Order: sequence, then structure tokens, then C-alpha cells
Amino acid sequence: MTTNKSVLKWLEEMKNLLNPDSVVWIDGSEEQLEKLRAEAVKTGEMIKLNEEKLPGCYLHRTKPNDVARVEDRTFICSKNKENAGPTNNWCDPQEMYKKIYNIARGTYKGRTMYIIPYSMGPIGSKIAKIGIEVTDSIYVVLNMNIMTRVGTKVLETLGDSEDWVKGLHAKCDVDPENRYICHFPEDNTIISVNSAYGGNVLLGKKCFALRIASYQGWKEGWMAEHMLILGLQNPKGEIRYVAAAFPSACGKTNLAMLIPPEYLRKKGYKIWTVGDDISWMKIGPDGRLYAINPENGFFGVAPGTNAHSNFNALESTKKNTIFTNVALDLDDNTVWWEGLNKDLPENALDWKGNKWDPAKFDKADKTTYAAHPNSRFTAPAKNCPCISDEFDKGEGVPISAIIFGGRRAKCAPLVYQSKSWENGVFVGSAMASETTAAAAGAVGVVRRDPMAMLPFCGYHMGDYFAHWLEMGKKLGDKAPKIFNVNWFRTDDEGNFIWPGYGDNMRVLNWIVDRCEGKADATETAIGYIPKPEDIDLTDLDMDMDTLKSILKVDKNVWSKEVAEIEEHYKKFGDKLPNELKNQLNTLKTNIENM
Ligand code: GTP
Ligand code: SPV
Ligand code: MN
Repeated sequence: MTTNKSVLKWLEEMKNLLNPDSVVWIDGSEEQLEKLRAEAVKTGEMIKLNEEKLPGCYLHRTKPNDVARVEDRTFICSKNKENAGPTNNWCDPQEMYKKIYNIARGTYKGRTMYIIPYSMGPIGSKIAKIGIEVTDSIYVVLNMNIMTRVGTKVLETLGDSEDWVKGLHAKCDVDPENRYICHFPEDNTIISVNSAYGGNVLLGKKCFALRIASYQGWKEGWMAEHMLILGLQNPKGEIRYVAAAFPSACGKTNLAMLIPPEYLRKKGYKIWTVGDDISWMKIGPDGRLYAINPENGFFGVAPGTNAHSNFNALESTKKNTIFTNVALDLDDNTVWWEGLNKDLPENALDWKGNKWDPAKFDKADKTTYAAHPNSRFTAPAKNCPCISDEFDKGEGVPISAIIFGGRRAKCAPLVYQSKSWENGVFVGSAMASETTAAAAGAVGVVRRDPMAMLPFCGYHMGDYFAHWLEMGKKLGDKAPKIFNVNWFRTDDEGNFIWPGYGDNMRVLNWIVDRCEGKADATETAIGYIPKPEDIDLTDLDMDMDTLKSILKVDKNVWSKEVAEIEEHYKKFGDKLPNELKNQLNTLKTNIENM
């Protein structure tokens, strides 16, 4: 398949370490993939779904102990501990190689070693990068084939270059006690053992495209971010691109594929999806920031996805999709999850493969759910009805606005604009959100998640903030404007006040208008807030007072917020840029003077 010496040398080492019975190169051909699907069905690793209703679709169940990313077992193994920073687990690289090689040694015995050459980004794009993952899991091969561009062409593009990322995945016994997801940024290397779930094993995704790539971006002067990318088309046919960073399971896929409310659709507004999770951004020849989506598919949250909440995501899953940990409807051999529709299936197996009793379903008790709360679909991006023409081009789209956001029941207003790039970096660095099921651990706890990158930044977060500030200096007046949104303010009963989903278009329109100097705003202690009349409420069952209540900046709530940010900032010590300290002091004074 290749004569690249650096590739062949590493593969030889891997073969010697893992001791597979056989070795198979993934060439990307449909013929080879079809053979692998058939084999996975034969062994029970995947279940073939109804070919009429869901052509080319499969269901996979992971072990119940292996259903989400494991942040406490994820390591950044930089040579110097300081370079991993206070927000990452660290281990000395030599020690970790030793430990993890001992876990993986010989575990491919009786198994096949699959070699997956893949490109993050359209093959040949100047912003794209190449990786090679070895794995003993067909599920990983088939998912990587949807999520990235795989096969012979990738190797042709790589040629003799040594600029590629090594990825070793070994399922081992899927033992949670020996599960490690390790990154060696200085060696362009990722090693993942004892898991077979999503973000832990599809090594192109969070491991490469965020943890390794964020480090590369720091060294090379570009950015790898946990951001969706969308194009907003106005009635004149002009398209403006925005990128948005929300923590896991906080609405990126939904916003990326949004369908505007009817009155806006009739006027000619439309959203185009470029990406739903990751953005790689470089400064272009004209000095603006250009973004590509390095992925080729969507690894989306299934529960809550339905024809009303996210029609385009649901459409994307209608063919050639792999479902993980959803329920199986035995009546017609299709899939189901909470929030798909109101008809609880009478005759279904839950995500663990046990008979599911709809009578026992209790919304308050997640153990009675048919689908796991972090169950997912892996769908080809080209299935998406609103996929952007720019998606496959690889030149990148110019970004007008960057949006931060998270789940904050009481604090952040529906939307505000930062006062400058520096102030925007401060807003991103202080971001917080209530935790979700996307990672193992407690759900609903407020945690600081700077730029939605807390679990994904491959180096010291103080250096990461400095890199953001540096990028702003390079971009100058061509820098995107920075905003913050919060779709998740709740009332006293805990209900979301803002309708969200398609109605978020009303907020996007204000954001884009602000970028073009077309919308007014009120300056507040935290930034620019829309005049209530500038958020269009046409056809919405919401009165002005309710809207005003979610645009409000509350002095008491924000005084507490400032104190929490001060605490959060202490972690970064000397590495916290002075600009951000000054930003915090200014905010403190502004709030005191409210
Ligand atoms: P990852 O793939 O984990 O990075 O998640 P994501 O950020 O892409 O989140 P996604 O769009 O899949 O949404 C996660 C959950 O948030 C789903 O249950 C959605 O129904 C819910 N959600 C998304 N958008 C909104 C919104 O505007 N309002 C409310 N209330 N819920 C939303
Ligand atoms: C996330 O948790 O942000 C995801 C899912 O997008 S995973 O690929 O598991 O990281
Ligand atoms: Mn994500």
C-alpha cells in the first residue's frame, strides 16, 4: 500500500507488539467495507437493520461500562509536566509508553490488525492532516470510514512525508480499570486501550483533531477548536459563516443544522452546515480567519433528535448510518430513542439488549430508558440535506462571528457581544456549563469549560489563552466578532424559557447583523445586549417581559460569577495572560458599579 519508510517502520513495531493473526490495510473500497460489515454481523458485533426503512444501517451495543469519554483516564503525556497544565492528567511519556505497551502487548492474538490511513479534512486541502490508526475493531474501521476520509488516496497524498499522526487502538478486554486514552503531543502519537466507544477510539476525532491538533496549531500558528461551522444565507443570497463552541451535548449539532422558523424561511433565510463538532482555522491570504471541518460525518447525540427538533440530523441517519447504544424496535427492526417520537415501542430491546418494558418508563429515572442518554448515530455528512457546498472544498470558509455558549440555568443572558477580541477571549476562558452525559461522571454540575475545550486541549491552558490573544493580534480588525449565547435559562419550575432549536435563528440573525453594523445594542457591564425589540418574536408565544427577563444581567448572580472566575483563574498561575487578569478586574469593577 505504501513505501513511506516512517509508516512501514511504525507498523512493523506495532505488529511485533500486538502479535495479530493477520493484517488488513483499509483501502476505502466499498467491496472491502461490505465484507467487513458482513463479518461484523456474523459475529454479532453489529445488527443489520431494516433494509427498506434504514438502508445500509447497523446497530452496535458497547459494553455497559464503556458508553462515554473517560476524562479521568485521558492523559496528555508531554515530556515536561508543566506543558500539560493544570487541567489535564499528566504522566511521563516513557513511563506511560511502558505501562500502556504492557497492557496492549500480544492482545491482537487471534484477531486482525486493521490499518486505517485517514485524512482529517478534504484530501489534499492545505488545512488537512493525515493520520494512521491501527485497531482490532471492525466497528472502529466502519465508524472511521464515515467520520473521516480513508483509503489508498490518503497514502498517495502522504507520499514520503513524516508529517502524520500515529494512532494505536487496542480493545483488549474493555476493562475499565486498565482503560487509558493517551496523547504524546511531541511525538504525534495517540494510544487508546480497553475501550471500544466513540471519542475514546475513533482516534481522528477528539484525540487527533482536538488534543494533538490544538498543540500543532499552537506551534504552527493556527487553531483547532470544539466548534460547529454554519453558513447563514440571507434573502439576498449572501452567506455569512459563524463558528460556535458549546461543551459536549450542549447543542452544536442542533445549531449547525438549524431550520429557521417558517416566517424567516418564507423571506429566504437558510442555514448551511459545514461542520457540527470540530473546526480547524487558519488565517487566509486576505487576513481573515478561514475554517474547515476536518471530519466527514456526524457522531451525534441520538436522544432528543426528532423531525421537529432536528429534521436534518434525523434525515442524515436514514441510510448508511451506524447507531450505538440506542433501542432496537423488534416489530420492524428499526431503532428508537427517547424523544424520537411519542410512541414508546411495545416490543423492543433496550440499549443493553434486554427486553424493554415501556410501562416501567419513568422520565426521572435514566435507568428505565430504552436508549442510553449518550447513545449516538454515526452518519455520513453528505446525507445531510443542508450540507454546505463548501464542506468538501477544503479552502475553508471565512468566519464572521465566533460564538461561545453553555448550559447556565440562571446566569448568562440569551445572547451578548463581547467588547473586543481580548474581551471575547476572556468570555471564552471563563465559560461554564452544567455537565452532561457525554462524559462519565456526575451530570448537571456547573463546571468551568474554557472555549468548550477543557477535556480537549492538548497543552497548558494558560498557553492556549495566550495563543488565542496572539491570533487576535494577527487578525487585527479582520478578527471575527465574539459572542456568547445561552439557550438554557430556566424558570422557577426548571423549564427552559427560550424555545431554542429553530428559534435560535432569531438570535443568529442579530449576531450576523451586529457583525455587519446593522443592529443596535445596549452596553452593559458584561458586553453588548440586544435591544429587546431587535430580537424578532414573530409567530412566537413569548411576550416582551419574558424576553427581557432572559436578556437581564443580574448584579447578585454576576457578583458570584466574578468570584467563581477569580477562583478558576488561580489554577493557571503565572501562565494566565495579563490581558485576561485585566479583563477580570474590569468586569469586577463594572459589576460593582451596576
Ligand atoms: P456533542 O456531540 O457531544 O459535542 O454534542 P452537541 O454539542 O453537538 O449537542 P447536540 O446538538 O447533540 O445537543 C445535545 C442535547 O441538547 C440534545 O438533547 C438536544 O435536544 C439539546 N438541545 C440542543 N439544542 C437545544 C436548544 O436550543 N434548546 C434546548 N433546550 N435544548 C437543546
Ligand atoms: C463529545 O463528547 O464532545 C462528542 C462525542 O462529540 S465523543 O466523540 O465521544 O467525544
Ligand atoms: Mn463534541
